[in-house]
Amino acid sequence: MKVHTIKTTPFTDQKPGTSGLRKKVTHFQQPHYLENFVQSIFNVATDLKDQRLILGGDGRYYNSHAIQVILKIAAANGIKHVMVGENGLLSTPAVSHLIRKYQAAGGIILSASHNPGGPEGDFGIKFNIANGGPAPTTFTDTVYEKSKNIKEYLIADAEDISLNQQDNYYIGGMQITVINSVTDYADLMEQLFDFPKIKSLFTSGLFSICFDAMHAVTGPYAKEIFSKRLCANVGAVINGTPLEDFGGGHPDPNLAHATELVAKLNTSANTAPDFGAASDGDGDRNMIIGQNFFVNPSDSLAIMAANAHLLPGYKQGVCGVARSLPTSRAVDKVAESMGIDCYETPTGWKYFGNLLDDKRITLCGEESFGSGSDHIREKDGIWAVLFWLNLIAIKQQSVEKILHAHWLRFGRHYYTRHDYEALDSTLANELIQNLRAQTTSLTGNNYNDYKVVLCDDFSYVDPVDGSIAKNQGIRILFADDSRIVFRLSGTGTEGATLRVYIERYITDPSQFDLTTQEALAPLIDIANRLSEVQKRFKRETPNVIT
Ligand code: VG1
Ligand code: CO
Repeated sequence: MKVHTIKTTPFTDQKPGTSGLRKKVTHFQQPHYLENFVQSIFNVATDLKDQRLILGGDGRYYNSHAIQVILKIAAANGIKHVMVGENGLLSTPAVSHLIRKYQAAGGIILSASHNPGGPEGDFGIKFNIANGGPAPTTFTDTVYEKSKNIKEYLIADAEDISLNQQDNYYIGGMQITVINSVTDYADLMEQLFDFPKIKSLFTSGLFSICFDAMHAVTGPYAKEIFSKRLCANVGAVINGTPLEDFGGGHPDPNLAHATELVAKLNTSANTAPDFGAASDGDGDRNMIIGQNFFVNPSDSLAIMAANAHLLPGYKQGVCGVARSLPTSRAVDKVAESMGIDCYETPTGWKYFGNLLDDKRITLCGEESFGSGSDHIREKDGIWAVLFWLNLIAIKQQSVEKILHAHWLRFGRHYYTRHDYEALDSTLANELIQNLRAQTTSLTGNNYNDYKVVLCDDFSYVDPVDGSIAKNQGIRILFADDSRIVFRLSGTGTEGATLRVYIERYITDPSQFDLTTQEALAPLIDIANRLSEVQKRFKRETPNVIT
């Protein structure tokens, strides 16, 4: 094998955010940009040498090109074996599972998740470590440091590999196995859930599903699992063919972007499916909806925690749970009643890895349509859908009924997130700094009926390895258990995105049927006043409300 050593100059902006390095495709297309970053990963993860690597992506534009480049760099860096998904496709949860199942030393996932794709859209690279989870910040910080000083990268002189054929190939001494992207993952799901029971729900003819793959990676997974293995109704999977531009949409499973699905569920016609779900670009997010009914992701996590013991894969019970800071505290109430620990972590799945590895938690989740368990080390969209289907098959209740029963038992956390996108970064940082400066003085203040009992900039000390993450979001807690959290996104590619998270806890059942924005109106008003978001950015309303 001939290896070229290519001289290069560093880029100064290869700092991974909440979930990998994300930039516009055109940015990644700069000469050496991709190569520099990949070589920097290999320079840090020296334990990959002579080991196995898992490689795949969500099928967005630039996926196939990047895979060919990465294979050649991997061969030149002494990787022994790479397992690649057919056509370059692997969902994020599938990669996590494959790393664990085949004892790989790591995995590279090509995705910008829910961000739009296509030549004008976004691209991204994530690196996962041997436990199957996203690399911790210590690792990504070191990659960033290396990327700022990189002088050369190694690349094999080789032909492209044909990714559409399951087979073994070689670049020099490195073996490449193109595998079926779906089988291993689908087999794992079959171990965790009661497939015969879910199947009988479908074959009864009384229950139907619509799953929106949003032209992203989950299409092939959904067809195999829902249609083939579980014999779901005709039309169970929509937008099931992965496309490089996701059909022009945002592969973001929420009410704002999964509009086709929402329209199908919200019709009064008797053709409406009983259950709707969607996933994102790389298959780690999920949205669950019933007929005219939206399940808030924070509530979904709480319901999972309260019911997991009913499902085959979790019959040992839940040893503990975790949620990210901005996720509503619905799951806290469940943990409290079960007498188990509930951890509050910074935003991003990487913070759950240690807790899962240390067997402190079984389930974890984020408000951003992410939930998962100890079966892998990533959040998992299809897993969440199967969890719900299994639960419905057991309870024989609609999504709405399950939610109402849960609220009656634990109370209801009204919850919303307001996103202000593409803000001027300097001004956005000023807004956060201004809030940070107020943290000590706000405590004790009254805003109409709301009294501030705690206000700080959230820091997290990892209970397993003692690592510290500072400045993870401004949180304001009120005497009635209401909460407001402010933070800036770490996944955007245009300016800054301000996220404002608002929640209110209600135990009076006569108030369970308010609309979310109505129930939260006074707190939204306080959040706007404290942040001065309208005045600072001349924006009347958020871009996206979830
Ligand atoms: C967002 C979400 C966060 C999630 C992250 C990656 O990050 O808020 O909860 O873990 O995306 O999800 P941020 O920094 O933009 O708020 V995904 O589906 O992109 O892998
Ligand atoms: Co994602």
